[in-house]
Amino acid sequence: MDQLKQKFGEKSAAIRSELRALVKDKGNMEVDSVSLGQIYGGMRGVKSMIWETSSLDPIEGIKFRGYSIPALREKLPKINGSTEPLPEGLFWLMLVGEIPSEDQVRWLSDEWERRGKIADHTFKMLDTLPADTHPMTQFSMGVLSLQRDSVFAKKYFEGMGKSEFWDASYEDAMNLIAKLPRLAAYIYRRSFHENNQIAPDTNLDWGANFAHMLGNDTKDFYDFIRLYLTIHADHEGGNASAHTTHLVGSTLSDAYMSFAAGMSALAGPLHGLANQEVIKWVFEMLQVLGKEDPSKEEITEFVNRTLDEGKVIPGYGHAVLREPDPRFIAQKRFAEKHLSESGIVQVVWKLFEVVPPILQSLGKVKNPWPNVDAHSGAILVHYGMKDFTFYTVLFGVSRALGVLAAMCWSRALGFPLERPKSITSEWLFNFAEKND
Ligand code: HAX
Repeated sequence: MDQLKQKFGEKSAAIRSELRALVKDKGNMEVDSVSLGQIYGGMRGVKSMIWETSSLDPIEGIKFRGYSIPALREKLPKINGSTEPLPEGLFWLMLVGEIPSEDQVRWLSDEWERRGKIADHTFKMLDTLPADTHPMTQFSMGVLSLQRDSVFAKKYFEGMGKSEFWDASYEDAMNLIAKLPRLAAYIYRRSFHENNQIAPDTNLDWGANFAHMLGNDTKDFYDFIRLYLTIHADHEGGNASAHTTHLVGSTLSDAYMSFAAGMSALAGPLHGLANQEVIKWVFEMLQVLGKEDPSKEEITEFVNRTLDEGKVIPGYGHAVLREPDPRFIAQKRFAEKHLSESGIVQVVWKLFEVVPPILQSLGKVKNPWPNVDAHSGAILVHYGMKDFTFYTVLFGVSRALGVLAAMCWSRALGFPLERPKSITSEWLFNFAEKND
C-alpha cells in the first residue's frame, strides 16, 4: 500500500468510529433550522452535508484544512524551482490534513506521472468531434471515456464489500487526477492549435507539465498554472460542481461518472463558466469602446449598459462570500509581481474599482466584490491563451483535486445515498397560511 493511501486509511478509520459514535449518541440533536426563504432561495446556508477538505467563511474566504490561501502560498512545498506552491501538496493536505514534506510532494508528482498515461481510444473519440465542440463538452466526454478503467466499478461488479470502497475510490481518484492535464491539454491543442500536440515532459511536476503541454514553457507560466491549480481546487462542498460530484457519488457511481457530472455543473455561467464570460465581456467592452485602455468613466458607462440589458456582471458576486475573494486577491498579487504592465490586467484592476460601488447601489446584490473568475482570464490572455472557451477546463482540472479527495472521505466515512425531501409550491403556500 502506498504511503498516502496508508496515512489516509488510518486517519479516516479513526474519524469514522468517532463519527459513528457521535451520530449514535446525539443523532437527534438539532444543528440548524431552515427558513421558507432558504427553501425557495436555493438552499443558501443550509447546513446539510459533511465536507472534510475545506471550509468557507463569508468574510475570510476559503480555508483548506484551516490554512488560508496566503498561508498555503507560504507553507506548501515549492520544488523544481517554483515560487508558487505545488497543487500536489494541496491534494496531500486536503486528503490527510497535514502539510507534506518536499519528499512527499516529489513522491506524489512521480506517482501521478506514473499513472498519467491515457489509452488511445480517448484521443480517437475526441478526434471524431468537431473541433469547435465546446471544450467542457469534450472534457466531460473525455473523462467518461476513461471510466472503462475504473477500479471501483470493476471491484463493485466483482462483489467488493463496503469496507473496501474507500480503497478503490482512492485508486480512481489518483488515476483520474493523474490523467486530467494530458486530457485537457489534448483538447486545447486540438481545438485551438490544429491538433499540433505536445508530448508530456516526465521530469516536470503535475502543474508545470500541464503548462508545458498547453504550449508555454516559461517559468512564470509554470508558476501561474501551479498557483491556478492550487487556488481553484476546492470551495467547501455546497458549490454546484462539488455538490453535484458528491450527490452522484452518493449513489456509488464511480469517480469518473461523478466527476463528469460535476463538470457539467461547473460549465454553467453562474459557476465556473463565468471565467470565460468575464473575458468575453471585457473584450466586448474594449470593442464597443474602440480602445484598449478605457477610462473609469467609460467603463462605468459600459457596466451600466450591461445591467440595463438585464444581464449580470460576470466575475462579481458570490453565493457565500461577502468580501473580495481571496482567490482573486492571490491572482492580483501574482499579476502585480509578474505582469503589472499588461494592458488587459490593468482593465481588470479598473473594473475592481468601478464595479463594486455600482452593484452596491442596486441595493439587492449581497456581495458586490469580485470572485475568483474576475481575474484569471486576463492573466491567461497575457500568457498567450486567448481562447477563452477553454478556461473552464483549467478550472475543472483543479476542481478534481478537491472533489475527488472529498469523495475518498465520503466513501471512507460510509456516507449514505443523499436523498433530501422536496415539497410542492402548494405545500409551501398551505404551510405558510397555516403558520401565519
Ligand atoms: N451582476 C448583476 N446582478 C447581480 C450580480 C452581478 N454580478 N450578482 C448578483 N446579482 C443580482 C442577482 O442576479 C439577484 O438579482 P434578482 O433578485 O433580480 O434575481 C440579486 O443580485 C441577489 O443575488 P445575490 O443573493 O447577491 O446572489 P446569488 O447568491 O443569488 O448568486 C451568483 C450568486 C454568483 C450566481 C451571482 O452573484 C452572479 O450571477 N454573479 C455573476 C456570475 C459569476 O460571476 N459567477 C461565478 C461565481 C463564482 C463561482 O462559482 N465561480 O466558479
